[in-house]
Amino acid sequence: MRLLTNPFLLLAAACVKAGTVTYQWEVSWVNAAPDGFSRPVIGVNGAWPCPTIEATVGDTVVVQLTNKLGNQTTGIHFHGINQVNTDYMDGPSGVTQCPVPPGSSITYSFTVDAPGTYWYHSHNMGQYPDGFRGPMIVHDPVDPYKGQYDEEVILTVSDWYHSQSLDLVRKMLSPNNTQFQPPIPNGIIVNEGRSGRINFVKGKTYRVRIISFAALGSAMIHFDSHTMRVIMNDASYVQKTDTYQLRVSPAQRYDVLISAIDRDRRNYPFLVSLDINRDFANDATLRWPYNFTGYLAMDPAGDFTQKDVVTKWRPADDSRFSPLVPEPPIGPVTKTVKLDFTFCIDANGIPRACFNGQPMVPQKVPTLYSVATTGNDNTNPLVYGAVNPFIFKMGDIVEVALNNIDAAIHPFHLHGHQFQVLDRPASGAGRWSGRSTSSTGSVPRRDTVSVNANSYVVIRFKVDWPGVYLFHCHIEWHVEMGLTATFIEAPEQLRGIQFPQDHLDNCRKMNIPYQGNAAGNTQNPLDQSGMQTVPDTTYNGAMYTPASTPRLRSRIVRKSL
Ligand SMILES: *[C@@H]1O[C@H](CO)[C@@H](O)[C@H](O)[C@H]1NC(C)=O
Ligand SMILES: *[C@@H]1O[C@H](CO)[C@@H](O)[C@H](O)[C@H]1NC(C)=O
Ligand SMILES: *[C@@H]1O[C@H](CO)[C@@H](O)[C@H](O)[C@H]1NC(C)=O
Ligand SMILES: [Cu+2]
Repeated sequence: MRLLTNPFLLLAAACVKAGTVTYQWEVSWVNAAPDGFSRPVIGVNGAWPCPTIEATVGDTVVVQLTNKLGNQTTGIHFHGINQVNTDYMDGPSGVTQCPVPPGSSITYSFTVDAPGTYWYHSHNMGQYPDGFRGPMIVHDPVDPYKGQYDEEVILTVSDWYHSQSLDLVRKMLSPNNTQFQPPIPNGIIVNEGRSGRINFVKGKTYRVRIISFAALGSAMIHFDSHTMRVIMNDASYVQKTDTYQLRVSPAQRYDVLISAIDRDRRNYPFLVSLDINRDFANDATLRWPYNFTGYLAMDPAGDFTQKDVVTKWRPADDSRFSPLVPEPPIGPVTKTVKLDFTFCIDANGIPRACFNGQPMVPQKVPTLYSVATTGNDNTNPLVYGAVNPFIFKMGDIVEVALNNIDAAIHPFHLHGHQFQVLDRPASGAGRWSGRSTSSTGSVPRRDTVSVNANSYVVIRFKVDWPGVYLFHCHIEWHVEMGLTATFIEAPEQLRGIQFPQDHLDNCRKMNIPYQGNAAGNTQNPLDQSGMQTVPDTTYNGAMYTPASTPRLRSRIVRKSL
């Protein structure tokens, strides 16, 4: 509506000519030593780090992926992208697609409708800590901060592991891990092991796009003598906010403006420190601090030995940035979801992470395919099995209240939405009282928020388009422990939708049914027999075992797809 009544905006929109950016990627194992230790990592077109996807709002992004890993399946999720009416391009294996087996291909194609700093990563069985991740930048032709910076740079931060995910997760999921210990990283890397020197020129301002690729630890960031002016968090513009320190949790992004100071010409160190403290909000001591020193390099021939020293960490609060355009809470709430997160032990004695006592248990049929093929039953959670399903209607205003009953901080992420953060108290605040907010002030908006130890968060979002969107902790190890809920939005509108042939071909090659309920039952979708209720005792991660039993194939009914 605003577009039609504001001629300037209309003109601006009309000038934007949408294009298509296409990437052809062969995904394979390569060796890399980002911290000096050589190990196999998952790269693209024979190289690692993986490339950056770059597009402009309105563009169609096409990624043609071929799996050349030989021994693992794969897939890509585009973190933070809304996927309006293209949910089947969202990428999580077992949810919106089947995993892509070795030797096979998949094409992702979708429109990028919102500007910002994003990233892509494998959403297939704990695979992104093995290296399959990269930045994704969507440029804004009508950037409200245009003219306030001269250049853009990307700064990625991540914890790093010397062992492969499969081994790490197998250890974590053994019955003797009674303390629910996740894998502990071996170090921290910045820009995937590149030098960490950012060339700065006096008098210029840089837009630094900070992205965390981490699987567990958060990154504390501080620049010597330079202020960060935050203009965006997780692809939502915010009112310019000055800060000296940021804590970037796994999957979060911050776009900050840094102006090269004019005082003298030297190389200014910056410190990125890995935070694995269970509850930094109560105790600002970093445990097992891995430090990385980078430089704002203004004197390339000069001294690069200075260190940036931080004696006390007091990072900006990630749930306090005001949106650039003030937004009161949306309402009235039509659907409330209450999630209690605890660690738990499954029926086989294996440590898991649970919502309301249940870990997410992967099913035979990817959830979106069940939504599309179970007709009028697709609004019934019985169809989907133990994936922690919640069903919403088009137009619903959903409020999610999550109680973190653990003594550590966890970053929670929702696919396909920028949610509002209504309440995110300090650690030790206990459980949500059940009272909805009465606040009418502007509330923050982002796609990943840290939830403090023994505390809670309340978020809201609107169901504006149909799809299956995951809500999960972005500590990748906790995803593998089951800390995921499945939001099934406007399933009525997904009945009978068609999926790209190459996506379904991957299911056939994997012998994975793509019709019927979670167990592949097309006759009676409400019959839960054959559904998986407890996770497998053997964890095989993304390991590929060639399908040998043609038995499943005969159960696939092809008529409506
Ligand atoms: C648990 O057992 C596995 C092998 O079964 C072993 O590798 C690991 O070190 C043990 N962990 C602990 C915490 O005892
Ligand atoms: C990391 O940097 C912090 C802050 O400057 C310092 O206190 C700490 O000793 C450093 N840790 C290591 C392992 O170098
Ligand atoms: C897959 O191949 C890589 C690269 O050769 C190897 O390092 C890894 O151990 C293999 N993984 C499995 C599960 O076989
Ligand atoms: Cu977690």
